[in-house]
Amino acid sequence: MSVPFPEEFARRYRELGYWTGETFGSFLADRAARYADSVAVVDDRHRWTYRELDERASLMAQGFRDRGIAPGERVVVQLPNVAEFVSVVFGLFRAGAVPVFALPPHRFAEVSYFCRHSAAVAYVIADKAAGFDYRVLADEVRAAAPTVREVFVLGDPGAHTSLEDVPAAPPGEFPEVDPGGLAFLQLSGGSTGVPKLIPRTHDDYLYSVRESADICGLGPDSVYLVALPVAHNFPMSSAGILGAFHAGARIVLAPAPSPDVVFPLIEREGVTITGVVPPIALVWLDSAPKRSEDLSSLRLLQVGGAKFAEESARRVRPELGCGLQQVFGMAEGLVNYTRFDDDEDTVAISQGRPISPDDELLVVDADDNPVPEGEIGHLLTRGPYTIRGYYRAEEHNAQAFTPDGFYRTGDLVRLLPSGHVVVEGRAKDQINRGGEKVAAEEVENHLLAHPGVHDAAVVAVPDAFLGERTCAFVVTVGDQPPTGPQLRAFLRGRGLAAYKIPDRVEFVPEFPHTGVGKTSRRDLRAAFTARLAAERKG
Ligand code: OOB
Repeated sequence: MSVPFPEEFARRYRELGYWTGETFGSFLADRAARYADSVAVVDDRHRWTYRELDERASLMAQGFRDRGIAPGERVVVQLPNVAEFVSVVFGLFRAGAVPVFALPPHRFAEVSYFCRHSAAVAYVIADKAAGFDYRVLADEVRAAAPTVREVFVLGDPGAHTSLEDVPAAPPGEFPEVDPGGLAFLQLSGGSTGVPKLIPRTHDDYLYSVRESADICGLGPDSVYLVALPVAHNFPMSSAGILGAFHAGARIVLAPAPSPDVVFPLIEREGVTITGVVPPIALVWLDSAPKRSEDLSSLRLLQVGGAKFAEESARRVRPELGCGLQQVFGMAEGLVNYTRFDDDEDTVAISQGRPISPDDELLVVDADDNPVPEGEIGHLLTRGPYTIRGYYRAEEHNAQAFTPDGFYRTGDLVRLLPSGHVVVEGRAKDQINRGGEKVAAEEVENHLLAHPGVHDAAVVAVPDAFLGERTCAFVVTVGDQPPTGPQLRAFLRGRGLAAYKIPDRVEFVPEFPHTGVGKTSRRDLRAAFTARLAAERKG
């Protein structure tokens, strides 16, 4: 189901002290013993100490067990940035169950797939968030994914189970959990037809968490603001909420990343560190001078998920008054950080260097041969916290990994002599929409399901704010071809997350082809740019 690390690697990672045998359940209990009365979690409605969080996790764990969730069973968790995310997830860990992390924008297409592919037995949601009623989605998901026995709802449960009814007095002992086993499933941005699930173990993930907390300088006095969706790998572990817990620090969950919400929180809670994607960093940079809040507690702004332009990077210290850390990571594993002792230019132009001395990075050409030092090539990676295969995806794994276990990141990079990575582009068919990843083929398949669509190609087009937006090129068929708005409505109707709905739809009589007869995305992008230039002139 999950591809294990080969024994010789696992042994080495243990011998080097990377994999310590700690599990998420014991991790929290240990921190709670050490930092019992320190505040661990803050949101709009809660302020929990480590002791309270630990107790809640145990109550949730026993409640989930009483409701028949057995060790190893999968539970899809889709919650906004609220304290209950943490108690639910640690409750599941402690019960030996396996959370599957969905993001709030995911809809029927994604969630029903996660539930079916992981054979999830339960689904955890909030009643409503950002104007969307997740209970209606849950009804549709249950009808499509029969393994889902129960839906747990934060807030008004409707016909489902209230999360409030879950807690139950714990027996004092929880199931033994294998630290080398599956801890949770994280989501991949993907580049193929269906999203991929990423199996992470306690051992590998906690190693990256401990090192990240150290690299990001977290200590008991740190206050980490969660500005991105908490279930994403970046705010989860780079160094994120888990790094904060490792250090005995406090996390503050922001319901949205806008300055209106976040700046008052930074002032009120004395936030010292946060992580955002480039478009959010730009909004903060632009609005900071116009606002009255005191942001002086903020020491470090981490930016990652998509390329942060050098010009923007150089604005951070003068305009926000804090340091910058670039973060180039992936839910599959490898995370790179610029370091506190890097000079200003390195922090401005590079996306950092790997966490571990045992992260192996190869930069290769199209035939997997190493390119000359310093030149651009495809990044392959292997190491103590990078997966060896996606969950239940044997066929895809054969392409996504080399025979000796390197993950093909799909990123085009060059390495500086210092070992820092500069991201120069991407070879995978993915659109990076301000950090939100859209797999071209997934959207194309949904478009192709429309009877008026003969062919479809989804490509990235440059955008000053998001970095990239999506454009769908469509060849129609029949007497009554669909319009752009009709196609967008069609995709929404199929339950595709809003960020995957193409920003623009362009109709073309046919596609340009490459030498081997494949649709040429490069020519499509060029056609789009030419069309845009013509529109501006006209
Ligand atoms: C993070 O994780 P994912 O899984 O959403 O996306 C990974 C992909 C990378 O392969 C790369 O294409 C892109 O996102 N990316 C960047 C980048 N950080 C991620 N591209 C250019 N510059 C960067 N700084 O996005 C993620 C996971 C953990 C920490 C931070 C980001």
